[in-house]
Amino acid sequence: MSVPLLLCGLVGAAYAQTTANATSSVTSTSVDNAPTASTSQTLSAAETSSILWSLQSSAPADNLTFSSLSNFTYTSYTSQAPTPTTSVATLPTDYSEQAWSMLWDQVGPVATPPFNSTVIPTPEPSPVPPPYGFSSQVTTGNLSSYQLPSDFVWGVASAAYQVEGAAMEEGRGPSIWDLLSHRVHGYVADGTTGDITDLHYYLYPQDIARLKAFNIPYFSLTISWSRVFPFGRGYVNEQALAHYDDVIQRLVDAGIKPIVTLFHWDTPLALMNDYNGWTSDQIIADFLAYAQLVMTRYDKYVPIWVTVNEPQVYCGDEYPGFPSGYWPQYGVTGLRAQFYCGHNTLLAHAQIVDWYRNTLGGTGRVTFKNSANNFIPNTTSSADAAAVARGNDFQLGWFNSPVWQTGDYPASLRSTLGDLLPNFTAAESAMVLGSCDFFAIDGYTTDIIAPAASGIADCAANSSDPAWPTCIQQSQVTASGWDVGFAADPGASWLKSDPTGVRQFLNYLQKTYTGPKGKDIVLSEFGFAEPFENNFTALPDARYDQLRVDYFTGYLNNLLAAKVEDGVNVTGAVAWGVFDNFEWSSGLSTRFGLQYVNYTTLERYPKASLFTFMDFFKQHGL
Ligand code: PNW
Repeated sequence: MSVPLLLCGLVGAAYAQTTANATSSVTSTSVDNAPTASTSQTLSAAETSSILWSLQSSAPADNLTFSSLSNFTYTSYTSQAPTPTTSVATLPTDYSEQAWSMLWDQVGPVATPPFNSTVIPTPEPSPVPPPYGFSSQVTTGNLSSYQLPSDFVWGVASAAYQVEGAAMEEGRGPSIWDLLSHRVHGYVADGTTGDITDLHYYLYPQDIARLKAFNIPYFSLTISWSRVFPFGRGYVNEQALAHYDDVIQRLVDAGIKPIVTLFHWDTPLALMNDYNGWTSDQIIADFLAYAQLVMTRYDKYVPIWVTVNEPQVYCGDEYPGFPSGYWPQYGVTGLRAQFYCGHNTLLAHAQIVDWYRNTLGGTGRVTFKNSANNFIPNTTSSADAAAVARGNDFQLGWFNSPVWQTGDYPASLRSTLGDLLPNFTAAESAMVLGSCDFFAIDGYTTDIIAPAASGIADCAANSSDPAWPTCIQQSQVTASGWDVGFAADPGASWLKSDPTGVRQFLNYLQKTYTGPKGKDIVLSEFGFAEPFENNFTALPDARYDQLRVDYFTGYLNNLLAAKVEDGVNVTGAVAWGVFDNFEWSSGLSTRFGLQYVNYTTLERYPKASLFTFMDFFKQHGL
């Protein structure tokens, strides 16, 4: 973290123009216009009287204390030319300034942010005025007066590469996503990168102050592995630790509880070069060491830990299809990469949880986040029902049969995949089984399932069948020709709104995984990309996101129905995302935020859906 800088003139109109005087102004600009092209609306003193806190006047009252582990080499990288403080000869890899520069050379030129130090927060208006003529579509009927328990977890989510920006700042090493977005033509549809994105890395004090003004109790964030370990292992970057120390400090000061994810798809590039990332079992020790450092440091302040985000996506979609020629491939590709990645992920997760519980004596809850959709059969035929069961084995059972049921993969995976699927030793099985304190599901949508054209049995026996190995057909169009729900932005073509699906899905997960163990479920991500939101040229038009309002209304009410009427033990709901951000291969132009981001000025503006989200929890007692 740098010395805080009070912004003036040059950048980020919202941060520059507001003062702590009796009145402050909220600037409304045209979308992506320069900060000067703005009209101001002046708020009264009363509206701005709730000044959250300001670095100018006082540091937080109680400074938190952070524990360090002594078995690491700590170093402070100066500007963009890191110089290790001890001899590299003592470590197996070269962590020199030159090596760091070579990694970034592999990525190519990176955009520098408009400013390069942490921005002091300015007061947030409180309350923030809701949209004109707005109906939150709050719960009606039998459920309307139901009060959620006070410990219900609710909040908004982010992920490091998607929101931080500041890609090359303060000693960060590149991750695979820096390389993919820069070097691989077409990998990101709109050609954007995460170089700057929301610049949350320098704007987090304001972002946290904003969450406090909204009374949002939980913030789900990721720590960037390649900030803490620029090479994925070896030297620890002290500037990264100072940064995250302050993030945690400010969240605690604001009364916001952090949900911290250790890995959200951003494999350190050095580890792709060294051993091909998650396809190698070498990653287990490196990820464990990183987890130990971070969990030791922050456990006192973090009630919920997530080891990895959605292994179904990075192992199932990313690793098998990574382009070749950008780093050494080591011969592990395709489906073998998928299932080795999954296996190493499960072992790393289990070792971390075992260490967390038994060595650190951690007090928080720990799990990993699943990506899966609600699968429903295309027709009432028994073949379609069998296809749903098999599809669920491949999306959910792959990770959760080992963790929640048997300590091993589902029989359908074993019999189909043969030696593509690694084996667990008895000790590994025992460690994996029971390694989640609760079930975290990122449940966004519903898919319609039917068997492969050749039928499940024939397909499963024929590895050249195009549907092998899942041997199902997956669609979002029902047998009668209708979409399963209204569609999101074309940049999220996998996403349709199916509110009743989330109720079915929560019931399924409890019946299949958590119920027999007496554990709970958290809907750890759900959200919607408003169609064509990026096409609006007037900010107020973009902010009135009525389909996202409808999505959140429907999903939250169905989650409530699952809890109250069906008895599903669902204990939390976290919305994606805190604000618009870098949507992976769809880039910056597909927007999932509950706040709008102007990528020219970096200003954030609440959308209508944010009020729906907040009003729901208010109505239900939180
Ligand atoms: C999640 N699907 O990914 C991720 O955790 C976020 O990083 C991402 O921005 C968010 O959802 C929105 O996409 C998913 O195909 C990616 O079903 C794909 C799917 C689901 C979730």
